[in-house]
Amino acid sequence: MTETAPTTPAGPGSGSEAPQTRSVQTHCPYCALQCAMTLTVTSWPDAADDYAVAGAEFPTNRGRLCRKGATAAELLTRDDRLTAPLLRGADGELRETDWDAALDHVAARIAALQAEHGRDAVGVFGSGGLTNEKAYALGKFARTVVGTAQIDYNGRFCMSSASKASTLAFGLDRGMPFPLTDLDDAATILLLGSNVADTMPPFVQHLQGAREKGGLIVVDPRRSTTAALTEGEAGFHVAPSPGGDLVLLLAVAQVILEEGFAAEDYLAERVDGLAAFRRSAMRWWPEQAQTATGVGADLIRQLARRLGHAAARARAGGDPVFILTGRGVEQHRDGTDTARAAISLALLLGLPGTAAGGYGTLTGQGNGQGGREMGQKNDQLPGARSILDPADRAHMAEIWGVDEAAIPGVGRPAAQLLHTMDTGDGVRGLLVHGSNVALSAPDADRVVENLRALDLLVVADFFLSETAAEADVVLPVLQWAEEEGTMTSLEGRVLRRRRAVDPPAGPRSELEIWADLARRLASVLDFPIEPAAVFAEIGRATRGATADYSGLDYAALDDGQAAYWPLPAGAEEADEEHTTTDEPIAGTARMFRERFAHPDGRARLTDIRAGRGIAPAGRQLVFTTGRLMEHYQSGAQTRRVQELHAAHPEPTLQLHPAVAAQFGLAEGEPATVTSDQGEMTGLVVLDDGLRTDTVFAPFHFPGAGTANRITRGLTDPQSKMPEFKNTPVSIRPAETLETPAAETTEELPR
Ligand SMILES: Nc1nc2c(c(=O)[nH]1)N[C@H]1C(S)=C(S)[C@@H](COP(=O)(O)OP(=O)(O)OC[C@H]3O[C@@H](n4cnc5c(=O)[nH]c(N)nc54)[C@H](O)[C@@H]3O)O[C@H]1N2
Ligand SMILES: Nc1nc2c(c(=O)[nH]1)N[C@H]1C(S)=C(S)[C@@H](COP(=O)(O)OP(=O)(O)OC[C@H]3O[C@@H](n4cnc5c(=O)[nH]c(N)nc54)[C@H](O)[C@@H]3O)O[C@H]1N2
Ligand code: SF4
Ligand SMILES: [Mo]
Repeated sequence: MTETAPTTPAGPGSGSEAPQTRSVQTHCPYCALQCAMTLTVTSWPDAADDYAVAGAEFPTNRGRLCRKGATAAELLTRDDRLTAPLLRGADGELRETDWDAALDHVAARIAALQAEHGRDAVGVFGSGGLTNEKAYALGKFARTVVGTAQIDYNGRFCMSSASKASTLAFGLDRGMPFPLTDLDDAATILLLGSNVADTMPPFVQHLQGAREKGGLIVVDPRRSTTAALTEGEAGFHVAPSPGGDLVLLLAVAQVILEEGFAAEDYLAERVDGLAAFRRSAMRWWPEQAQTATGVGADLIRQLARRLGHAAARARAGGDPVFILTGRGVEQHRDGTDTARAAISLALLLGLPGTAAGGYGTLTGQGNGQGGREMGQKNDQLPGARSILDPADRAHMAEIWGVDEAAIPGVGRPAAQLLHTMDTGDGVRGLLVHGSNVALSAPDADRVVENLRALDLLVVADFFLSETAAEADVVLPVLQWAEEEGTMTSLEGRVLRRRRAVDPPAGPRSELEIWADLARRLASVLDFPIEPAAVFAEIGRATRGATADYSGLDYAALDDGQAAYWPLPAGAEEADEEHTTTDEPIAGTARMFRERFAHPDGRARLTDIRAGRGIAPAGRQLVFTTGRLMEHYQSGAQTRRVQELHAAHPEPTLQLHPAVAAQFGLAEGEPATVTSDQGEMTGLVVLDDGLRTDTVFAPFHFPGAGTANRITRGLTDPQSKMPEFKNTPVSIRPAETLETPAAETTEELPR
């Protein structure tokens, strides 16, 4: 049962005056851990419904929620919820209008821009926060109705480097190719550039086993909340300067190869390219790596030996060893190579696809995994099919009922899409669904200028985000608990997110919006608006593809059956031998047990060159960015939750006391950081757990506190991932914190 029957609590005021309550099992609106929660609705006779969430039993969260999840229901009842479409008038003001007027305007402007400048004059920007059904329908809408090649999504800022690296090494990309609960038994976990204790707090339960065995190793330039979990006997913390990870990993690989820790039999049997990778590793002696990364050669050797011994024991049947990466190592101009180096290390140690452990990347957004295989990427069709592959194109043409030649080719990746809008051949119209690019894209000042210069900006959101505030048309849409959908979590597990509450009058589902726009743009294609029908179409679309959902059954998901892709139709039986949980399992919980996904079944090592050269660490102050526990992404949602806003209301700059002394900065005082790109101002937070060459800022804040005013347009050549985490800067005291702090405080909490 997913919904409990209404009950009438006894007590004072019972009888006809008593409130009714009902509960729905669902999952959190925010991150990829997709913690299970019970949403309880209390209906009062004379007042608005109350909503409350509580953690529910589920393998990833085991009943717990973080502070964001626990307060998620507050957004359902906020006064500043958008309830009518907004249209910008000739005077420049956004005003409420009706749906017909808004959608007529959007359709007419799309048609006019395309008539004048061609199909690619209109772009589409999607999100890893969208359900599978919405991500799929958005890709279909862009490719068939708008007919544009210019679609990409915010996963480009998030998962692209790890995704590219996994595809190159393993032949496909499923962030964690094993259930999260496999970590529980680990002897050793090497966690690179991930701060799960703040970004996925319930995840920490799965690190406990490794901590008890002294085997948690965290690599981060900061003593993050997660790095602090290594204190005592729990493990150790390695702090390279930002961007030093690739060299560090290659040096560790050298020690592993030189000291005979490599899994020779496994490599011979399952992996190609060892000789090429050996060359990469041999370029980096620990002593050289020390200069380049700021990590002592002895610590590098110690790290390699710890991993080598632990992996040898794991291969002999002992507790497993896992290597995990997060955004800290991936959001760099060499992020793909760095993730690839982490995978290479795992392969050298004989871990992936065995009971001895594995490699995984920790997907970030709620549907960051599903979002990257449903066809909203610039080069991809549903099922992680390639938009360049004739067979993949032909399959999708048949499913959609279009001519194969009508499916566009590869469009611009997200940062390029946003940064070329001011050039002659960039898009002139943009539809944004589920991203607040005005704050979250690199070189944000340029992005905002470009948004303002567009002929048409349409933003769908439930709040007036900083991006929506720049739009010509704002479309109010449904929130997580107001609509049905499926999400694919960081484990590759497909979940039901359920409608639990009635939406207010006004907002519409995005599935309806695209179906309606399709009609207005004279498309005759079928755009189902029921999520179950879209899910069925996803099954047909992905049948036989890499990310095959065709055997997944909506009704079985409804019963709470654990379901992992790939699950080809006709192969629905449980993957029993591969599970450690008591749950009935459908699909492939653990991948690569027999073979990797390349046609020959072998994984690939390659030569990886560290472009950083031997530029010494520590000479330059480097700005890196990330997250606070209380805020989510651009903060568009969490800055509107009273408790979260109060916990961290203002932008901050974390730095070492020695840096503060050098530049005349004091705790709690404003300081301004400057890069070639721009400036940001935040309040100084002193932390002796930071390297003295590193300044850290969260990217959750608007105005002068926008961290992405500092970041550059540099992207990784392989993944097109922007470099969010390594910008040279200078720092100085500031007069005031220019963000409208007082205004924010008044405006935000209800
Ligand atoms: N509270 C909260 N939770 C979230 C989110 C959120 O916005 N807020 N977002 C969700 C999403 S979409 C994502 S992608 C995940 C991200 O989750 P994480 O990857 O954990 O997030 P970050 O804070 O971006 O980066 C992690 C760590 O990388 C470190 N770091 C910075 N530069 C470097 C470097 O050069 N090398 C190394 N080794 N480390 C570095 C930072 O100090 C930080 O502690 O979180 C998800 N969960
Ligand atoms: N400097 C720096 N920048 C970064 C990062 C970093 O570490 N450092 N991390 C990057 C990463 S990993 C990510 S994932 C991005 C995230 O950054 P964004 O893509 O900006 O993500 P959010 O802030 O979650 O914005 C989502 C917006 O969509 C709305 N929304 C939520 N659900 C839906 C929906 O179903 N439909 C519609 N239409 N709207 C919805 C929300 O209200 C919100 O306004 O930021 C990236 N930017
Ligand atoms: S860890 Fe992620 S999924 Fe879990 S409650 Fe927090 S934000 Fe939600
Ligand atoms: Mo992300």
